Amino acid sequence: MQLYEFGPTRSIRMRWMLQELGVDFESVTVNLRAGEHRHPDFLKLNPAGKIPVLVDGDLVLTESVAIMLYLAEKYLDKGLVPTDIKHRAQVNRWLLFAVTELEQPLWRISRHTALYPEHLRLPAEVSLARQNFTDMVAVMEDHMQGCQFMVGNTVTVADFVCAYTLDWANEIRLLDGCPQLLRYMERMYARPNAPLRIAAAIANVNT
Ligand SMILES: N[C@@H](CCC(=O)N[C@@H](CS)C(=O)NCC(=O)O)C(=O)O
Repeated sequence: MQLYEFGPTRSIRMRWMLQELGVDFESVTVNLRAGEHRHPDFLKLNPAGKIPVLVDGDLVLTESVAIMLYLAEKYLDKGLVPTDIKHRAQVNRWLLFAVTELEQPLWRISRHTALYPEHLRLPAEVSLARQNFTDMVAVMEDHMQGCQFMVGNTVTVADFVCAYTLDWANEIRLLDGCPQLLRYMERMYARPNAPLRIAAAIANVNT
């Protein structure tokens, strides 16, 4: 199995999944800063020019959450996705909540503060996205009252996606009003097979 990845990106959550599963994999670095994701060879794997990508035999899979669900189902015995249909529905709910309600505002903030050329950046979009994030993360903060994990009493694929997304938010001080989520995220990253935090991954590629 090969994971196409690059330090401080969404490939962190993929790596987290593989490390928790204890599966052997080969890491292939796609240096985004050097534009390697636009190389024709890479575009054959993912025409969207984005990482992560998983190659497992003849399967080439893009979209990090789809990859994580594939792995959870491939290694069903590891219990990272519930077999109970109602618990699984809740896992899907939090996965989708994380990537739509939380990640999208974070992504808009990243684009309008750093990724877009300066003349295309809209400060009003950043304020709106911060507000959108704050409104939605309050729902997750309430949900986590008294909970160890997003769903049920054991870790699931939803926890890796949610904890990574919360680390991203924390990088831009958007979790200051969410003590439950801060504690949850710290607990998740204290797991022995957790990946690097985003700040450490950035420091790594800068050295
Ligand atoms: N929805 C995709 C998003 C992938 C994505 O946007 N990856 C970023 C890194 S975090 C990327 O490769 N960006 C390169 C680019 O947009 O040019 C997923 O979750 O896999």
